[in-house]
Amino acid sequence: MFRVLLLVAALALAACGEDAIPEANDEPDVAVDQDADEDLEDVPGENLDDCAEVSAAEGAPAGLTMMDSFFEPPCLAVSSTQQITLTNAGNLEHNFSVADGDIDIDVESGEEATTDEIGTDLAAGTYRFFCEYHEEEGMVGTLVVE
Ligand SMILES: [Cu+2]
Repeated sequence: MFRVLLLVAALALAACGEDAIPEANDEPDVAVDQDADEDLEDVPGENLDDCAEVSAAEGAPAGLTMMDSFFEPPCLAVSSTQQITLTNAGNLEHNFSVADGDIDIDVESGEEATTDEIGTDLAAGTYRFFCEYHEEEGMVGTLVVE
């Protein structure tokens, strides 16, 4: 009995296989294309609208998480009086460096570090930040100091 059920199931799979595969492919293809477009728009530094959404409350440290190997969020807006708390949730050691700034902080896996008030090192403006170990892998982001 069990064998018969298996055979029926196998036949059913084979029977609907040809019809189902094109349908199954159509929708994912569209979704993948949309994702690809969004990814292009989300290149760090290219879409500053994202930064507003992650602005932390005035005075509270802004959180930035280091993963293997990217920053979350990729765009961070802070006031000059805010600090940034760096949390390394990855398995690798990561680094937070700001181009044209004096900030260069290593954070071991599972550890946390907090910057000085951002205004101490950076004037208001938009900066590129990166992990000096994984910059070439795209571990970069945008920091807006307001
Ligand atoms: Cu890194």
